[in-house]
Amino acid sequence: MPGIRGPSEYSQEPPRHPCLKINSKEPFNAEPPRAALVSSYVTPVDLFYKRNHGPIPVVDDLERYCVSITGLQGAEKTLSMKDIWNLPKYTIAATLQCAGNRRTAMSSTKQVRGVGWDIAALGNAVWGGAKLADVLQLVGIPYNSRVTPSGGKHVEFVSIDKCKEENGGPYKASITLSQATNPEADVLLAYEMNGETLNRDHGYPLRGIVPGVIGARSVKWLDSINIIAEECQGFFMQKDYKTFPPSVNWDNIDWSTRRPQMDFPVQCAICSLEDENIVPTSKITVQGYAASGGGRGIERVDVSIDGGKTWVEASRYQKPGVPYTADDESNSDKWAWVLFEAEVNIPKNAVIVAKAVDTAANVQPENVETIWNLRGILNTSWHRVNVKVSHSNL
Ligand SMILES: Nc1nc2c(c(=O)[nH]1)N[C@H]1C(S)=C(S)[C@@H](COP(=O)(O)O)O[C@H]1N2
Ligand SMILES: [Mo]
Repeated sequence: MPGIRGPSEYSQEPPRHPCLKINSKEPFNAEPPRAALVSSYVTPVDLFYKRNHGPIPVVDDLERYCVSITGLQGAEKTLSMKDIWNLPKYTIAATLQCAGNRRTAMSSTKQVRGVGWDIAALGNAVWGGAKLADVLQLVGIPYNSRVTPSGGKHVEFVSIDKCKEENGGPYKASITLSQATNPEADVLLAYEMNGETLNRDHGYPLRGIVPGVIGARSVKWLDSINIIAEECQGFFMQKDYKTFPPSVNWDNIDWSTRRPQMDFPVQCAICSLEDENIVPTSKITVQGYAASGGGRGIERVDVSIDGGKTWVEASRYQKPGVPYTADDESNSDKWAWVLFEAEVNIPKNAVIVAKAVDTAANVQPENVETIWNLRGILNTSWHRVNVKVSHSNL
């Protein structure tokens, strides 16, 4: 009927927490306020950032839902949720970070394209599910396989959502067969988040979780898992989420020259302060998160109150009150972030800076200019905030 619009493809979005800062409404992309991240080690589901490329799919019949596994030696296999639930269940604390986290700050050098994220496009959750290595073993692929007899070297996750970058097709991504079949890599097919059934925004009923790797490879709303010879040819593997040098622009870009980004680099940010702050006293507590990819721990977090001339070391923790140690034998969560805290006494005007060092001694770069890239991904430059002590209490 003229003048009456049909139901929008976004008419069935789930309810969301009013605190979230919305960076794009359709598709829904939002992050929590900074301070929410450091108020708990495990990020509550409703405050966890949401990163979507299309409408949230509706899966209302769990009995009929299944994941097909193709590319095997014989016929394709389909697994129901019951099949997945019957496998041993693992709960793994892992930080999911969007490669676009801190993108907005990269635009201050030169405009970049993409959703404008502040510093909270990440969160730490306890994911519950079956190990992908066990699922693949169930269909005849042994642990620690590099290649299947039919030449499969990559495992592709295909979603049921639809996005415009794939011309209305589903979101997809792949990881190597070695990573997928390595039980120590802890790749999950997750059906729980923080002890609750996964909700629609985060991939109900089943999603991939690839710990230590940029969020883009943790495909939500799984439809099929394909064992393939070459890596996934989808948009988000081939035409996005790759890192280019600052000299590459939209006129001279050749996407084929770079590999899809997988592990995320060492990162940290201050969450207890905004970019510009006026505080009543000079004694303040600086708190934030630090995380690195590939299962590397956080060796150190340095905090400066003079723009990076001098530094003090922050204390680190995962469980409150338990000092964090990054070594493998300790009970630290290797895929999860580390929170940090430092008490500082600042001058009237201070530039507070934080930088983290991971267990491979990788350190964050000082300036964003040197890592600028046209898609604005992986801004891991030192995080800086300005603080003024207000007159009244001096
Ligand atoms: N099916 C599907 N999976 C997806 C996406 C998507 O748009 N569709 N976005 C990816 C990106 S870029 C990120 S950062 C994470 C975000 O997960 P979250 O919304 O649960 O935080 O999901 C990834 N998996
Ligand atoms: Mo992302």
